[in-house]
Amino acid sequence: MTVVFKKTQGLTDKHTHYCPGCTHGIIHRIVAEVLEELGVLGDTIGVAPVGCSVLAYDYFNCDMQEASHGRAPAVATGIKRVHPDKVVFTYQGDGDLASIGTAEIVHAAARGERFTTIFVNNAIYGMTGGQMAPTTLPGQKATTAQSGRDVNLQGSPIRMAEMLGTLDRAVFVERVSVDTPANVRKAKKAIKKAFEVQLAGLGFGIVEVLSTCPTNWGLTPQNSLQWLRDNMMPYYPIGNIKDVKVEEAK
Ligand SMILES: Cc1ncc(C[n+]2csc(CCOP(=O)(O)OP(=O)(O)O)c2C)c(N)n1
Ligand code: SF4
Repeated sequence: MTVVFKKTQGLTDKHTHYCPGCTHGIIHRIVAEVLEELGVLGDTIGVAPVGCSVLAYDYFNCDMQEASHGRAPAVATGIKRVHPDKVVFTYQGDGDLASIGTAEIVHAAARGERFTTIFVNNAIYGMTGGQMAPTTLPGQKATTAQSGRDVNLQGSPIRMAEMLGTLDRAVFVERVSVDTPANVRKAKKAIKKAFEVQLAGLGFGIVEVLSTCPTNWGLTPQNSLQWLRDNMMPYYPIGNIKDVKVEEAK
């Protein structure tokens, strides 16, 4: 029988702990496939966050380093500066990147650190039980916003990709989604481009991925995908925010 599809070498054989319908797993797979396709698995160092993807170091089949909550960009900065020949990426949730770790990601992007960030935006704190994140939508219920986020009280959700895109040395910025097979393909393309930008030494690159949290949203896996389309996509439009030609000078 002809093998038409097989699991990427970029992932270990460990079963993930993610809830049914959680799209963290899809995002892991496409990052791993990209690393395998670029032939850089043996030269890659990933930095895992704190959040539901805290165990990412068990799942990616490359060298991994755990960082404390929000500090992955600082850790990645150190790794990349000491090992400029390595491919370095951070994998971070929205609580990790847009709340406790805001300073780290903003300044890493401003400095144009030559690593890649995969930013998983599920509009909630998943691991700790559904508290409001900086990305929680207006009116969206969270355990710390029982009547829904009130922007007059709790401020407006932050569009991190747009905000980081204003920084000169953040050279590749794109927001993608993994809600349909077509969007998974587009997400993979953006992630591949972000790593190619790093390989060309052009500067900081980030891909924000809209992701589901059926458990804390209180929805079935299928309804979560619809909720993402109906609620997240209008506030967080998918598409490229900043691009760079890979042939450009370093
Ligand atoms: C210094 C510190 N503060 C708070 C926490 C508790 N904490 C762990 S995960 C998390 C939020 C994770 O949410 P997110 O980054 O959105 O990832 P998700 O679980 O949704 O994938 C928090 C607040 C911690 N581990 N360390
Ligand atoms: S709590 Fe949410 S983000 Fe965490 S694994 Fe479950 S569905 Fe995914």
